[in-house]
Amino acid sequence: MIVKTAEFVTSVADKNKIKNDLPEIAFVGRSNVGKSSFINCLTSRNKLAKASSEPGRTRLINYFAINSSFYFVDLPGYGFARVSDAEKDKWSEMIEGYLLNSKQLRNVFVIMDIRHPASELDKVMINFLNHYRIGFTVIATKTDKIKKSQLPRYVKALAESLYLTPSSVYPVSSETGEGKQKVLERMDYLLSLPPREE
Ligand SMILES: Nc1nc2c(ncn2[C@@H]2O[C@H](COP(=O)(O)OP(=O)(O)OP(=O)(O)O)[C@@H](O)[C@H]2O)c(=O)[nH]1
Ligand SMILES: [Mg+2]
Repeated sequence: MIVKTAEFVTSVADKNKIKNDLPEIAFVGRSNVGKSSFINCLTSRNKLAKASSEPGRTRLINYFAINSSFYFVDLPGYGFARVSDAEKDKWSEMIEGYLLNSKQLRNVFVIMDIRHPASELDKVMINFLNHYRIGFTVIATKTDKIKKSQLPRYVKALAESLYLTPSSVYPVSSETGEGKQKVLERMDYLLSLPPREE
């Protein structure tokens, strides 16, 4: 896959408000883990998705059209401590509503930090996706923060925390672009899959 064009389309709070016939790949993960940065990395566009060192940057569902043929969907991060319970409820409703109702969703990229095993909320997310038979891909980001020689050890630890095999985890760095090519190749396969059954 070569990303030729990438453009911001819209932000919505309620998934039902957008009518869409193109396939979607969604990005989920803990707040501040690097979802928006990874979208920028995959599209080679620095400021496409708003990234920030301040957690809770993405507060709506953001759609980006890629090559005018499919969408990246950037979702708000979970587990951001400094918001009220009411706001947390609103976010999880937004994320769950999107994941359950998007008929064009082909795969969910679950972004995690290579340096840490899955958190409780990551496990809740993976269980949720398994339960509803929604296909997902685990992306372990920020590999530039660890020594190269340590990479296999960290990938193994992360995979084991989710009862997955290490080969199913994609290590990447949005900073250096390491691992990006393998993810772009996987996207070709994912986008060839048929839509979800009703
Ligand atoms: N070193 C390094 N820093 C990264 C990487 N990816 C993201 N970051 C940094 O991590 C911080 C958070 O990145 P975002 O992309 O905004 O994270 P997010 O998951 O979209 O955050 P929310 O929208 O708040 O949920 C920023 O300061 C990024 O520069 C990476 O691969 N390597
Ligand atoms: Mg974000």
